[in-house]
Amino acid sequence: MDIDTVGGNDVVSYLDPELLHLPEVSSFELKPTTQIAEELFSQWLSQPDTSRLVKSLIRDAKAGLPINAHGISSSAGAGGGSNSLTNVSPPPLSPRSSCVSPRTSKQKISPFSLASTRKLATEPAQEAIPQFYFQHGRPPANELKELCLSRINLLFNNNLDGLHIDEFKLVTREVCKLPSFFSSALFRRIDVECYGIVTSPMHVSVRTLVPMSFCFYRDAFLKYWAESSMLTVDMATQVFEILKQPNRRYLTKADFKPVLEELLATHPGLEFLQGTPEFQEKYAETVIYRIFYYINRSGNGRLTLRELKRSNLIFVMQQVDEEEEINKILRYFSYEHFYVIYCKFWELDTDHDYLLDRENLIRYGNHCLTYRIVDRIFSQAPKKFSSNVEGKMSYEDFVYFILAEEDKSSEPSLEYWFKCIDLDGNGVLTSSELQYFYEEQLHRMSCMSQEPVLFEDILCQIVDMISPEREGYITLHDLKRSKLSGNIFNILFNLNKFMAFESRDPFLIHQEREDPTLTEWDRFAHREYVRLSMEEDSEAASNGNVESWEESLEAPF
Ligand SMILES: [Ca+2]
Ligand SMILES: [Ca+2]
Repeated sequence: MDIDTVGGNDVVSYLDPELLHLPEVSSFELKPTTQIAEELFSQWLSQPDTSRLVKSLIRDAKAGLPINAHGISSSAGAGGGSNSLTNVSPPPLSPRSSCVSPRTSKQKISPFSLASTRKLATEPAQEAIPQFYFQHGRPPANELKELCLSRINLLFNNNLDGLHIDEFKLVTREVCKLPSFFSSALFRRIDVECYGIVTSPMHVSVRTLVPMSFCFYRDAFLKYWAESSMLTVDMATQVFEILKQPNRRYLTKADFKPVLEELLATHPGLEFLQGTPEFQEKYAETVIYRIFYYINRSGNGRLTLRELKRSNLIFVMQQVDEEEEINKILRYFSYEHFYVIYCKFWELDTDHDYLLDRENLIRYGNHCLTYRIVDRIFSQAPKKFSSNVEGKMSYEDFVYFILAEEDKSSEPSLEYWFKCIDLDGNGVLTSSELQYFYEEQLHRMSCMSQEPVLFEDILCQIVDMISPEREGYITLHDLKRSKLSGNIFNILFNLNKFMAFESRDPFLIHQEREDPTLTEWDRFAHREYVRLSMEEDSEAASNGNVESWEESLEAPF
C-alpha cells in the first residue's frame, strides 16, 4: 500500500466499508462522495494505531520480511513478530466481547447484536483498524458523561426511596433535555432493551417498578443514555430512537400514542379532559393525524428520521412542554383546533357511526363544494381512505380533508387538490381538466342568478396567477412557486370561497392583515371555535339549565 500515491478520486477505491470497519455503510454510499472519503482517510491516517502500523511495515520491509498489513498490525502492539500470519482460521469471539470500548457496549444493547457478533467472528482483520467513523455520531466524551452522571446522581441522591413518575420527569427534562411527556416512553425503551420485563402500559409500570429498584434502574438509565451515542446525537434522532419499534426504521402513528397519553395525563392545559376519556382519545388521534398530514409527506404512514428532522415537530413539542395554555400552540396541539375539527365531523356524521359518505360530505361548509370534487375525494384520488368500508370516509380521512380544504396555501394541501384535479394522473393539469371542474361552478352560479364568468376568462386569470413554466399545462411545481395557488382550487370547486375571492371580501382581507403570522387554517379554526362556543353558550342559556352551562365551560362536550 503506497500511501503517497493515494489521493483524489483514487482514495475511493481503497474505501471498502468492510475494511474500514463500517458494516452498516454500503460501498455505494461511500463511492460517489469523494470529499467524505478523503476526510475519512485523513482521519484514519491521524490515528496513533495507523502510525504504529506504518512504522512496523517500514521496519519489516527494511528487514526483508513479507509485507502483510493486517497480520503485522494485530501483533504490532505486542512488540511485532509474524506468528499470527500463519493462522488462517477465525479467532475465538471472547477477546472482542471482553473489550470495554464504547462501541462494543453499544453493540450489546443493540437489537442487531447477534448479526454484528457473527460478522466480527469471521473478520479478524478488522481488529487492525480502530473505529474512527460512527454512524450515529461519536460516543460521548468523558467530560460530557461525567456531567451527565453528576446530574443523575444529584437527582437520585435526593430520592433515596426511588423515583416516582414526577421525579423521573426531572431526569427526562434536566438530564435528557427532552419534553417531560417523553418520560414513560423513555422509561419503557430503557427497560425493554435492558431487561425485557415491562409489558403493561407505561404509566402504571413507572409507578410500580421504579420505587422498588431504583439502583438497578439508575444503572440501566446510564447504560442507555450516557454510555451509548444517545447523549451526543441531535434531539430529533433521540426522539426517533425512543419512539420507534426497535426493528423498524420509521415511526408509525401508533408509536406516538405513549407520548400523547402522557401529555394528556400531565399537561395542565388538558387536565379538564380527564373526566372524558373518549375525548382524550379523540384529541390524541387528531394530534397524531395532524402531525402525519403535515410532516409525513410521502403519505405512506411511515415517518422517517429525515422527515422528522425537516419538520418543526420537535420544536413544537418543546413549546408544548413550556406552555401551560395548550391553545397557544397552534401547530398540531391546540385543543381549540381539535374541537373545531371534531365538531365539524360530528355535524356531518348524522348517524354518529364515525363514517361519512358522499352525501354527508357534500353538506360541508354550507354545500360549498361541487359534486365533482367530492366524487374525486371518494374515488380516493388524493388519499386512500383508512376506513376499510366501501364508499365511506373515516375520521382520519376527514382530518386530512378539512386541513386540505381550510389551509390551501400549505404544500400538503396543494398536493392533495392537485391529485384531485389531475384526472388522468399524468402529473400535469391541462385546460380540459380545469374546465371539467369549473363547469359545475358555472352551472351553480347561473342557478343562483350570479353573473357567470366564462371559462376562457377564468383560464386567463389562472395562468396570470400561476405563470406556469411551460405553456399549455400546470405542474405541481408551478403551484408551489405561487402564493396564490390556493385560490385556483377555490375557483374550481368551492363556490363560497370563489365568490369571496372574486368580490375581494373586505372581511377576509382585514383578517389577513391583522396577523400575518397566522395561517389560513389558524384563522379558520379561531373563527369557527368562537362561532361554535357561542352556539353552545346560547343553547345552554336557552335551556335555562345552569348545570349544563357550567358543564359546557369545563368540558365543551
Ligand atoms: Ca355516519
Ligand atoms: Ca392530467
